[in-house]
Amino acid sequence: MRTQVAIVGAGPAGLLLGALLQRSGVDAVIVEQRSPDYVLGRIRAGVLEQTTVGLLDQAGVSARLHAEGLQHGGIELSFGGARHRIDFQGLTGKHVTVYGQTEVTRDLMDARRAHGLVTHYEADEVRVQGFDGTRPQVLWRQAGAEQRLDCDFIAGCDGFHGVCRPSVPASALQVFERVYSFGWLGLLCETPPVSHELIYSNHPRGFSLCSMRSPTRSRYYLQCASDDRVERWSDQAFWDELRRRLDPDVAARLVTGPALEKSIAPLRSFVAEPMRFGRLFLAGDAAHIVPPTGAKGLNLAASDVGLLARALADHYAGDDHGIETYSERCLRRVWRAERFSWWFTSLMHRFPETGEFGQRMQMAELDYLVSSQAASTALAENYVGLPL
Ligand code: FAS
Ligand code: PHB
Repeated sequence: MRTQVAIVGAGPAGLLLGALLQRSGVDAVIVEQRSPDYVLGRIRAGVLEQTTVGLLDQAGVSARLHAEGLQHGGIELSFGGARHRIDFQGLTGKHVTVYGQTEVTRDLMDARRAHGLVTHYEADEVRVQGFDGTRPQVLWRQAGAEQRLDCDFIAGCDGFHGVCRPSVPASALQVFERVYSFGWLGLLCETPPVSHELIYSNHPRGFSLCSMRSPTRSRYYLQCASDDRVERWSDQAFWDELRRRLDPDVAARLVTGPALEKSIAPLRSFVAEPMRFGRLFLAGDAAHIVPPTGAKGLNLAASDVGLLARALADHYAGDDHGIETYSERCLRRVWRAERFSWWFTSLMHRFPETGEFGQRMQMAELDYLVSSQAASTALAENYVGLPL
């Protein structure tokens, strides 16, 4: 088999790249290790920046997003028993859209299928080779038979645990990482959200986040120990702990119900530099991870593939400036998102190791943040997304 661009991974990065390339007339084949249902079953991000919505518009997959997505003009920060709204619209003129990653993935999958584009799901033992030369290849086993895909370029969109980044010689990579001592226990349920906007709560018992997927479907998170296990958390235990971390009037409004999904996500900050190795390009979680506090993970993946799709289309039009500068341009945006996500995580979570003084520093910074237009604007412009 042969194609122009071989994409490893059919998560949001791989699928969006395939859709953007198709709009530019560039042929791309996706190789994915899991089934479509497995990919759709992973409950992840929920907030889209306007730049991400713009890329989904460009890919021609945003009709349902515009029909069902919820525009949010702000968030609330809860601390010291009170809530304070950060007015994104008023401070930046921008909003975010609440629309689950699962739905973005579903829209991209449906569009790819409708255009008859090739995706090899349930590919086993995927390997990549030859990307340091002029004949890159992706190899895998499908139903026991060896498969080979010859291509001009490989896009590593295979996430943090994928095969592409590890296929690069360690000497060619520089890795930066911080692993946090806690994770997020997330619960999805078919109940009306406790508030019409997201509530991020810094509480002595730990961080919590009240989010949503629709007017009838809610998503909640609790900070938990990094070695915690989801089996230890009954639905009732989750609801009881969430109530403890919310201020009284929000806790009183909370509508509980059975968990449709419950899982624990570890938190880490991670960047691998550079993001290009010859004819292999890394994009999305394959190259970087942010703690989900700033709702940047999915949006960074989208901006990476927006730049990569343009660069590859320009290459086939005879201009290699985009592929030559891809890594440098992505990493500038990645590091800004890494900083914001680290800062917001440091501000909102409990760090017992920092002691009473550390907690007072958090309270002082939160008090300053909600009383200073300059500080609130800094949070708002990072949360809604910096310009591409
Ligand atoms: P993905 O990991 O989504 O997709 C990679 C794909 O590659 C997967 O389908 C995988 O099966 C496939 N793959 C892996 N290895 C392969 C191989 N060897 N061969 C072929 N295919 C392979 N971000 C937010 O903004 N907010 C959140 O609340 C949030 N919560 C998250 C919770 C969890 C548990 C995780 C892991 C991430 C979360 N994120 C969140 C970040 C998440 O949304 C990512 O940023 C987003 O999925 C990135 O998309 P991709 O880069 O496509 O990677
Ligand atoms: C979510 O709804 O899943 C979500 C929202 C905002 C975040 C993280 C997760 O910062």
